[in-house]
Amino acid sequence: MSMTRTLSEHDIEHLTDRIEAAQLGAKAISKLTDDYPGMTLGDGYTVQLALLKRWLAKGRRQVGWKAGLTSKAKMDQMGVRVPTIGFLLADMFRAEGTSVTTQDLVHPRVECEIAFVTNTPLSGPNCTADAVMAATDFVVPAIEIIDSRFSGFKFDLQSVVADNSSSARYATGGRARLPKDVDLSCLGVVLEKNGEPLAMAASAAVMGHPAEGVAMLVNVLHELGMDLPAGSFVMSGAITEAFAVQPGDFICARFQELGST
Ligand code: OOG
Ligand code: MG
Repeated sequence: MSMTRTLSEHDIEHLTDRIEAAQLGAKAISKLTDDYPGMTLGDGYTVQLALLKRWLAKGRRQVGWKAGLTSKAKMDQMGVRVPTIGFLLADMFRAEGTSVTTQDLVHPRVECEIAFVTNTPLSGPNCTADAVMAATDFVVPAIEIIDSRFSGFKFDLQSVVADNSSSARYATGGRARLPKDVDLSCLGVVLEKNGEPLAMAASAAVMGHPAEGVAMLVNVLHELGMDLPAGSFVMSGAITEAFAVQPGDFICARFQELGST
């Protein structure tokens, strides 16, 4: 789908208002393409970046980015076959072992990911997994709590991109490892709810290697006119499908070599 922008400034502002209100009010809305069927992927990213600009102007701080829909499990679950990116703010972080309020979310789901912290800038086009590995300071296990602002957690590519790829909360934990000390392509992970396994998979489920998810992200940033600065926190995309959670649920992701969170 095209990165060309087709919507007017006025329409972008209007859609950004809708997403912002849905996020702040934890109220589900209909997907944006219901009213704007001609909307493109480029329009979706224009809304996402307009939202980021608003939040930053309000004093919220960006720590990095996330890749989304980078595994077959996620693509199959959501019915969207194009990987996306979204921004991560410092106030979306939740400490490991703490409880996460869900009152301010619409219909949260959890998923497990490998997060990268970079120490060198990365830029596209043609960023590769090797370049990502060389620019990685350390990796840590992460749980992302996603929350689509669209009714029924149903959306299309343009809508989910505008909604910041369903970003809501994230937690890290376990043990930070140097990328050269672990085989990132085949780390096993078990995602558990209340002590029972929900799903298990290996990190290769993310585009063959999670660093490929980060490379994809850098290449999308390039298309949007941006680079990935050194010191970025980047989540490489869910390894398994996402699971709905209820208040009181205890969620744990156990990673081979990286510990649990
Ligand atoms: C979109 C967000 C996808 C991931 O890791 O695949 C994502 C969604 O599934 O709502 O964060
Ligand atoms: Mg995710």
